[in-house]
Amino acid sequence: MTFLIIFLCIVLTAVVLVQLGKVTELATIIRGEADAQEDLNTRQGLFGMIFLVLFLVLSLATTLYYKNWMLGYGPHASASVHGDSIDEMFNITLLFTYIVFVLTHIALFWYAWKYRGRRGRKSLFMPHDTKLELVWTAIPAIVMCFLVVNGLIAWNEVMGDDGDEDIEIEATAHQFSWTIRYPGQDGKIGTKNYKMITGLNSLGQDWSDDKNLDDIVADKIVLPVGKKVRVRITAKDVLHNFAMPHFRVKMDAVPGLPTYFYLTPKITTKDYRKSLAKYPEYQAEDPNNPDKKLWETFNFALNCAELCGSGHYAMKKLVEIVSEEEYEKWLNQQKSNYFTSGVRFSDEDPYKNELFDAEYAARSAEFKTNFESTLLAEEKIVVLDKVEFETESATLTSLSKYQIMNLAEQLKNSPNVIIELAAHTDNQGAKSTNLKLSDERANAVYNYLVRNENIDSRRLKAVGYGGDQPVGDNDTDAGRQKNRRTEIRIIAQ
Ligand SMILES: [Cu+2]
Repeated sequence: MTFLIIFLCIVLTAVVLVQLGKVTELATIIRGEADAQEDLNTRQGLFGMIFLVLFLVLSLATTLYYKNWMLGYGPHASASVHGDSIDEMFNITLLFTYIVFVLTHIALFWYAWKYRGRRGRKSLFMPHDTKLELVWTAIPAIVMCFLVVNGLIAWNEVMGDDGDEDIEIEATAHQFSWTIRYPGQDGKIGTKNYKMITGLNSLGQDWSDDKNLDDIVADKIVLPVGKKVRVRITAKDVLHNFAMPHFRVKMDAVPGLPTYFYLTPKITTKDYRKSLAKYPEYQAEDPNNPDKKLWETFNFALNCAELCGSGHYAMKKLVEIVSEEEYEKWLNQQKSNYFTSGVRFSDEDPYKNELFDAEYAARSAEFKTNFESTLLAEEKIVVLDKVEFETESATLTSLSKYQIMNLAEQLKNSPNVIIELAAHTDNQGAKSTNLKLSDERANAVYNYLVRNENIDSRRLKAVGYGGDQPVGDNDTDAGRQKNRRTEIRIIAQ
């Protein structure tokens, strides 16, 4: 029905226009061609003027009506300090271009009206005017200079790499995700080497660089409000783009060429949400969380702004701006990538044969609790689960000494304790071989305690039991593993 009405309107309008044309034709014949042409010129000039007024009023009205859709207005206020200067730059450019836009349109239509064709009026022939040329070249040049210099000042403000940042983080892009690295307690990001990238070490962190050992890989970006942050941006495969629109941050992530960006967040996520609450578009229900309004579930985000492949859309990371206390609390809860990625004690770990002080202290405390509770228990056995030997030999592995040191500490703490060091094997191989091996292993621990830890040999007894005292099922791997053990039995205390 609607279609029919529209169709009829179009047809009728066409008929009216045709009839009008015929009337004009007839009038021309009656009044003479020259008069009719002059009338037409006046009418068209007038239409032009009416169009000009409507056009300018409407363009101003739409600009005001859609103001909140523009950067820096309404719900699109910048969340970073430099974002304000970028928005201001846009506004200044918009103001200048708007002035030019209005003036040129007025001139265009005014001239069409004022100098419309009239009988007896001749146009002026003006092949060249140096003064005019100068004016319309110089004015845009001066305005452009002003805009460009303003832009350069803003750019230098954002990109001035003078190392005065409070925090440096690193974002590595790869198809199709971001890896965000924090520097850890030392405040310094460790070096990377692409040749060191493995399944366990996806960033290629060089573990021999101590700065790497406390580096954190976080699953989101958390930043404190009011602190200057330098983001080191790298890529592993193709070109990506580090874009955080609310902070007016956008920088290419280029494989092989680290880039960077500075930003100082100026509002927390919580406060930004509150500022959104007054806009109708954020008062709607969140389709993913019907109990909440859109402004309540709003979050800042890091996106990839480069079409980098089929999974490009998935390159999104949550960005949270919090108070400084909340940031410190969050940071302290994060664990170093070195310890969580599975690198620690693996073959890639240059420190696999030693314990760090903190690790030793933790083990020492654990062993102390275990030892002291055994002194009070009925069964006086402590399994030395961290004491291991090279396969088929009585040579202690380098890490084993730490638990023997733990044991020595406790023996020194409880001078009346006398212990038996008992070594056991599984039931694989000849009985006599196992017996001999377990004997040698018990003695290896004994010797370490006496020679390296100065424990009185009268407090120690080393016994090898071979496979005679199994604690697990010798038919399974796990069981056999359990049976191969070194333990202490407290004989006197
Ligand atoms: Cu990407």
